[in-house]
Amino acid sequence: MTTSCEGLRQYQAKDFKSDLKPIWCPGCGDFGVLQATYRALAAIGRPPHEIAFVSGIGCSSRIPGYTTAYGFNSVHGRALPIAQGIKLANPDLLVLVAGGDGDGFSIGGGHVPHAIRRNLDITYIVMDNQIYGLTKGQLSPTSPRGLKTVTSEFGSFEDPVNPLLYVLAYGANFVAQGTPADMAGLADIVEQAIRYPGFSFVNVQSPCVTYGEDDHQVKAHRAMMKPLKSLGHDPKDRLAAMNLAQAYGTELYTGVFYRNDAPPPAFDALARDRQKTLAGQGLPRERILDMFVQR
Ligand SMILES: Cc1ncc(C[n+]2csc(CCOP(=O)(O)OP(=O)(O)O)c2C)c(N)n1
Ligand code: SF4
Ligand SMILES: [Mg+2]
Repeated sequence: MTTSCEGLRQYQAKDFKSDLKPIWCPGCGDFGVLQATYRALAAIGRPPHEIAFVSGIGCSSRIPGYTTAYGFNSVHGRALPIAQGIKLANPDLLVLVAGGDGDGFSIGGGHVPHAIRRNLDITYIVMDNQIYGLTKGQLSPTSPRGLKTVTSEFGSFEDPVNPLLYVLAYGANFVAQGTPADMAGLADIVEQAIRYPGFSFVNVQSPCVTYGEDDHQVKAHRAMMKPLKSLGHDPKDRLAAMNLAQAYGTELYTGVFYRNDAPPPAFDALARDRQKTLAGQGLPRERILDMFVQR
């Protein structure tokens, strides 16, 4: 950490790095997501003690422990409700949520639409490796049709879910995708997502080097990736974003798919306003619920 002048501190990526050594397989894409997160947090400049980093369970969900933020490696599929509770209890915290494709779109899939429509100011990073990594290579909800795994010996019959299209259809106001093959681009996307005033979603194509397919590795990403900017995509255009998102699984588009520049007020801001109103009315604590019910 460096001090530029009294009371103002500038943070560097290393200020967000904890003493815990990652136990991911060498070459795992999650290392890249971690690096990008360090860089984004340094650019944001909030001190580590003002950041809460919540995850579910999975290889990817180990990420909070490798940062100096307050971390909670919680329950499989339950990172979003826990993060929302933290943000409501202390709206001044910067709240990050991360986890795997299984965590977010299988067991935790039911929480995603509600986190989006509730629109708390939190950032959700999914480390999408199209496989269950931690439990040794079973099919995940984003595994491509035909994939052979320990749970689909002759090839999967199921189509993958499309995380980008799902969250756009659920009404997410900030949706982006990145890959560790483009570290600068990924750090920039994570930073933009954190700065976005409301729920933001980042899908990271984060290769599993142990159980993942060859065409899902960093080398393949380098050859495949197409920055949305270079295609002339306008991130304000939600329908164009949905159109591009349909190519999930066949094209690797990177950058911001959709950004609503006139987002509705975030839930935490509305809750703060409601609290102020109630406090101004001098309502006894035991009658506060009356304000929420129709008479
Ligand atoms: C309630 C519950 N169900 C199942 C598990 C077993 N489990 C742990 S991680 C995991 C899937 C991990 O896959 P993903 O979320 O994609 O993360 P990755 O390891 O690939 O990063 C499963 C099924 C669990 N820990 N808890
Ligand atoms: S099993 Fe896959 S996802 Fe898990 S640490 Fe190893 S490479 Fe990464
Ligand atoms: Mg996974």
